[in-house]
Amino acid sequence: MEKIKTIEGDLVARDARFTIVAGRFNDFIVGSLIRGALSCLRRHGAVDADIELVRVPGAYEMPLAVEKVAAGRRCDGIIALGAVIRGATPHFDYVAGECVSGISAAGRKHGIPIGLGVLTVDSIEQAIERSGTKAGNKGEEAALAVIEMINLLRRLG
Ligand code: INI
Repeated sequence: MEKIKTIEGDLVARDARFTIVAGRFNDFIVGSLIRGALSCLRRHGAVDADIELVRVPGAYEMPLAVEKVAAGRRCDGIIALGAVIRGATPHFDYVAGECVSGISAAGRKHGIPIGLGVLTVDSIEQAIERSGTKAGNKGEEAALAVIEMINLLRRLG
């Protein structure tokens, strides 16, 4: 392994522009995801002038906003944050499915890294666990993944 040429992205966020696209639905949870993402970006060297926040009503609207941001090339990486909770959502599978597949498709279509910080969980308790308590913060994880992918894509040329 040591002799194999390995290409990977580092975790330096300086000189990169980020757009966070976040749903307002379940804002109690999504607010914590946003704080986690911002904290991660700043700790890795991003400056506030290079970060913007786009708010949408809910997870269902996220793909369209992500697609527009990606097509407009207004940033180097997108962090998508939302919370779809099964217990409170009769149409959970449709909202969660459309949201995640639409976001992924936009990333591939435009060749832009997107960190997926959309929680799709069974209960509010699970959402709380994943938004800054015992199971970490998915917003932070998504931001870290985007930093790494931006740097990886730059290296891949
Ligand atoms: N949107 C979410 O982001 N999370 C949810 O859990 C949710 N529930 O429970 O329905 C939700 N619904 C709203 C949806 O995303 C759209 O905003 C709405 O249908 C209007 O188009």
